Amino acid sequence: MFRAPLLFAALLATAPAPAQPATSVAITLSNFNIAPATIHLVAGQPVRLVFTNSSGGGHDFTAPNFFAHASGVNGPVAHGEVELVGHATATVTLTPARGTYKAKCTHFAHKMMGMSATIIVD
Ligand SMILES: [Cu+2]
Repeated sequence: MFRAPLLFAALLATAPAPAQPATSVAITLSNFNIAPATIHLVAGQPVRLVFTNSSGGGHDFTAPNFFAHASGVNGPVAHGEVELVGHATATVTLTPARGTYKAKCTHFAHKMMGMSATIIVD
């Protein structure tokens, strides 16, 4: 009977770690562009999104519906947004849900100057 707690502890110790995505997608923010403009992901397949701000000024990657529908979001996402100060990088892992989502930079007038993208998950 004293073995049961030990067995339980052993099961906990061998619980699988969160899935490490096999796929990485690089997304670059610059003055004033998000590249690629169409981000193609596979529904239900874990992915690592690597954001790079290649400019000296701040940008953000804002896609609230995309992040809200994804599962297992791990990384610096707040209110559907990844904020990147100049020359910053950020990594977000998640499992995307099927759909088409809009992304943009919400800094003043940046979307108007070209900082928007479409995320297609199928
Ligand atoms: Cu911007």
